Amino acid sequence: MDSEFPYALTPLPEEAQTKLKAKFLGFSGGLVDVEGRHTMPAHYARFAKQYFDYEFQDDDVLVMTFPRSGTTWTQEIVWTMRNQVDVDTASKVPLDARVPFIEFDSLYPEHLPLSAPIEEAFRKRHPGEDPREKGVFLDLVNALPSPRTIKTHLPFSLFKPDLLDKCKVVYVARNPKDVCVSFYHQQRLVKVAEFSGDFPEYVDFWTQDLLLRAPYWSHLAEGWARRHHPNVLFLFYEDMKENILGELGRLNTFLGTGLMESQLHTVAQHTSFSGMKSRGTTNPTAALQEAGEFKKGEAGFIRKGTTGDWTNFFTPELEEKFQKWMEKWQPTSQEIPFKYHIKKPE
Ligand code: PPS
Repeated sequence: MDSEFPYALTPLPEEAQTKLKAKFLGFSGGLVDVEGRHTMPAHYARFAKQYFDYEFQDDDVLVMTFPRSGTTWTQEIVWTMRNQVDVDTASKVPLDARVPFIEFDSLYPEHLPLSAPIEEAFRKRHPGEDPREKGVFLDLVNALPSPRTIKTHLPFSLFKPDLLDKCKVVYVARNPKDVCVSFYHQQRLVKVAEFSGDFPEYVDFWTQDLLLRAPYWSHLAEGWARRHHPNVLFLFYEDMKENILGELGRLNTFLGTGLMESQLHTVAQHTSFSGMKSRGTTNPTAALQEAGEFKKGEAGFIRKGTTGDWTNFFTPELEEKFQKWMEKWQPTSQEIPFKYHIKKPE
């Protein structure tokens, strides 16, 4: 049964919008705040209730993350594990068709045309209906055969409270300094945002939680609070980097996939950084640059894949600013035991 969408969507204050629009050329439509728990483009308002009410199936698995925390890596892992290690299909069919991004309609710029094959597929399934209104990306989720694996960056509270009675969630977290650096590069790359400033300017926005998808810590707090729930597996990007086979073993148990040791090795190999960077199915940088969704001349979507890259970007001044921001977000920022360096050589 439908429920009310429980939060107010409020445009960010005028002053913040002006600052954001000056540096993020993609935010021309403005951003809305969802009662301090998330920040989205204004057209999220058309879809918020549909996402909140979404009827998940009991064999759905959601990969839920704050952006740039290892989503794509985990999507590829989970799909491959849940599909009998079918690396042939995984190497041919784009990841976003196998593991669709449920809220992408609310991010996709209104001024950019939809990709022709996606729009055509929608029109075949829903003759006479408006793809922008109904949501072509949401429709990809609906059209996916079970068992479905679905990507989201929305936090738990933007889905119905019974989400975990319905399906499983793999929540992935990554230390905020590496996320900040990675998100900086991605926000320069994607036309949805088109950030035109430098890294210190980006940290300025970050530490004021003036960002698409902010605040980081409230998203993390929601995931962390549910980490012991039997239908949640809470993973750290840094643990995956340090010991991928160990984390694949945990996923194997959680997902009930029953894969043998040799198959887990195949999954690890198939989802290695170099493998995923080289395949167009997981790294759409070149294709999306051609399609006009990504800017040319920026670092790619799958960029460096390391822990500790933040040390190449943070000056002592930026570290101090970041530290103050961390203090503001206590106790969550203290409670979650992030690693900022890992032992394994890159
Ligand atoms: S997004 O845009 O939110 O969906 O990005 P997301 O996939 O969450 O995170 C992107 C970062 O993950 C790195 N990545 C990987 N690291 C290790 N191994 C594999 N296989 C892998 N695939 C992607 C990617 O390079 C981004 O991190 P940075 O630090 O920018 O390189």
